[in-house]
Amino acid sequence: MLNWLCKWFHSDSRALSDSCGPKVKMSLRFYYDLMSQPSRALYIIFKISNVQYQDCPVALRKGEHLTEEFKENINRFQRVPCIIDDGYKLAESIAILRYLSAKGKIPEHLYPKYFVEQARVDEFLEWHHITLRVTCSLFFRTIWMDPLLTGVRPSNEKIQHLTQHMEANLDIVENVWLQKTDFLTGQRLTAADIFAACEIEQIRLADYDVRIKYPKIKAWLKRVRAGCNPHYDNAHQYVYKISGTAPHAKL
Ligand SMILES: N[C@@H](CCC(=O)N[C@@H](CS)C(=O)NCC(=O)O)C(=O)O
Repeated sequence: MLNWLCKWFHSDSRALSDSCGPKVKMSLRFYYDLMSQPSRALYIIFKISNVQYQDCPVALRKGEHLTEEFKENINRFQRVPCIIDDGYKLAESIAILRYLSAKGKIPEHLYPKYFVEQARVDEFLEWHHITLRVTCSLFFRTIWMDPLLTGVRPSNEKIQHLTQHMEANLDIVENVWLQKTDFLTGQRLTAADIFAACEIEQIRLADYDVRIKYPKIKAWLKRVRAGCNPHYDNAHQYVYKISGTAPHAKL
């Protein structure tokens, strides 16, 4: 597993200009890395919605987003996901979702147009960004990514602290968002579920098995995966491979 990880981490990736190579010219370019949670969420949403785009993978591990060219021509914040739609540059996954929904590219069942239903999905997305996302990504970065880059492992106290913060938000997903419904904002799968699931899948990499303490999240993740496949598994192929945990594996 480690060998594979090292090879993958240091593997050559196509230059940005090549990866966006003009086989079929599309007006929408999508820049993403499947190791990035919001990138995966948009990737799944685009696939389900049949959004046509020019595929522009960006290898964060190779620092492809840190070049002057990327900053100047693609995203001034040097992050993924981002899009360029007919010359219009846009970053921030949720802004991209709303923009493409307004353009009629995202089906209403994923991101409702009726303001009352839309507000329910927005309520989750706004909550998610500064709670679940922040604490899950900090957990993943500190326990998985930083040691890979620096060779230094975090202390037990640090791990405990990060776990507590993350679990405070997982508790809210389990006991509040999923209290009465099959999905986070009702009885149907929406973009809210996809963003949250991608975030929670990431912590597999730091050996956290969410299924042990959280039976509702476990059952919900299965429903989200079933509702999004084959795109869900395609998006998570590296997470499964690097963590050594396919979805049906006993972690
Ligand atoms: N709020 C942004 C977050 C984007 C973000 O943090 N992207 C990360 C990957 S998940 C990134 O590009 N990191 C590159 C870096 O920090 O150098 C969104 O939802 O799109």
